[in-house]
Amino acid sequence: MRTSFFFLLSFLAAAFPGRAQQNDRPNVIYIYADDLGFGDLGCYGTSKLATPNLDKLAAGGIRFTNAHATSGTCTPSRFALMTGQYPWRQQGTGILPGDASLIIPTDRISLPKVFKNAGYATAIVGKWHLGLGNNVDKNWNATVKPGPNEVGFDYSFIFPATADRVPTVFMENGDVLARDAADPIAVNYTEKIGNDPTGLENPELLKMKASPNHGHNNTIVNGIGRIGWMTGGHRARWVDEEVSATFLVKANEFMEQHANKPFFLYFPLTEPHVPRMPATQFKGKSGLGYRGDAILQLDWTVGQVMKQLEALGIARNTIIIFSSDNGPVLDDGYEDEAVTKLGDHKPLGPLRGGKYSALEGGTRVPFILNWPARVKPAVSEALVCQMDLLASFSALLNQKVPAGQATDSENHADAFLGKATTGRKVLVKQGTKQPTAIIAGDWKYIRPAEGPTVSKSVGIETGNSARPQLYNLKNDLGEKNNLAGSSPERVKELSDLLESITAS
Ligand code: NG6
Ligand code: CA
Repeated sequence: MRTSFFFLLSFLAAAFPGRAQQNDRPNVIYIYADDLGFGDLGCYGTSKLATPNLDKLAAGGIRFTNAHATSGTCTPSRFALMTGQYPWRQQGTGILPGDASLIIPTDRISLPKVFKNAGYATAIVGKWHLGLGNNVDKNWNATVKPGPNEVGFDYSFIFPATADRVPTVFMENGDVLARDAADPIAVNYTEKIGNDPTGLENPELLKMKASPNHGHNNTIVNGIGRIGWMTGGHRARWVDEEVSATFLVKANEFMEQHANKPFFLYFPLTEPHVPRMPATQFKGKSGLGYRGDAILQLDWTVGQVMKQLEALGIARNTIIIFSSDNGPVLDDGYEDEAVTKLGDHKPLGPLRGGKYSALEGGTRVPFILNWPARVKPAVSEALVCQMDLLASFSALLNQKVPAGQATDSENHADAFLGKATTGRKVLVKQGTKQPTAIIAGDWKYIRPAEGPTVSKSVGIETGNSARPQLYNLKNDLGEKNNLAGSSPERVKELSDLLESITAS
């Protein structure tokens, strides 16, 4: 009798390996899109792009409508996600060149370290863009560190910066993949090096033209002009059409290898950032140009992750979080038909602004959390920020955040898991440089800022205005009606609050 009982138990464990994992130690996968807008997914309102996998993820989980990145660009939003600190508290957290040194302190708590300290296996597969090594001048032909492995990831498979910046190579645990000692890599962001053709000198070699006035005309890799110059490493240079599938293979491998122990996988994808050059199977599929096709590829990739979890028997006890690092942009440097084929699709949904902007379109992003075992489907209006994941997972995993560290990260585990309908009271945001905006309850204030009201090259409203701006986001999510003139007390209150947070 006893024997058969144990036989049954071991049979069940073998048949359902995921069940062996404890419910309070779920796997966590954070999928981070690059420049995906609040209105780019079916579940966030578009009927012009089919995103069935993300729609399914949202339908089975919590779809947040008031979730934010800290910033309107990539590097600072990712800095906040990793460190639990507002990026503007540290110098040099703006968009980094491809040769930048690491900007995440290695001696402080980080999001992956929270998981690592709790006994999880941790990995990053995807776009890094937080710098590598201790210096700008570095040897790409040897292991480059510190990098993601020193920030808390046991395993890293990354590209260093953005898809439009050199070096256009994959790196595994600090080593460039397919490195070749006979063809050493050098990178420069101040002047041309070597004899590789550039977009400026050899436009006839381009398969996708750079937009005028944007740059993107330095070294040509795979028929696409990049930002920055590189020589050597010809064997190591990626083919853009293969980037997404390569990341997916590495992510799938990591999940498979760790199916029987809790893992944290940070999976920052490149879609739909420029240059948009999706795999052949997606080219032309959306009818909206390569930007739309890249979003279809993104959705498909998420579907493949979900399938892998099912196949491994760990779907029920895996939390998938999906979000974007900043809002949408159409022309970000290449003539890829994102503008001309947009039609009626609205990447911003109801919002104003876009990438780089202090308006909501810069930082309010899709955010979905799915955990079949524990979280009931819902739509949440709680104010949450990606920066809060550090403190929230620390609380969920009984980890202490060291005193004086990650001080801007707030524990909103209850909001993230749908047990509370409210989250933060206040959030400070930035378009590009300074923290200029603050949300407090239903209200949003943008302090007066110099600079153009529209960024001409990308065609996006920046949020800059010589006058203070005050919006009631509950009635006016599109920030059309500036109430600053009629509510001077509220302007003062929010402006004082913004000053006190940024001064502390
Ligand atoms: C900008 C680039 C843009 C994009 C962005 C970074 C120009 C004119 N524009 O400087 O193409 O690369 O940086 O995007 O060079 S992010 O999503 O990684 O922040
Ligand atoms: Ca981005």
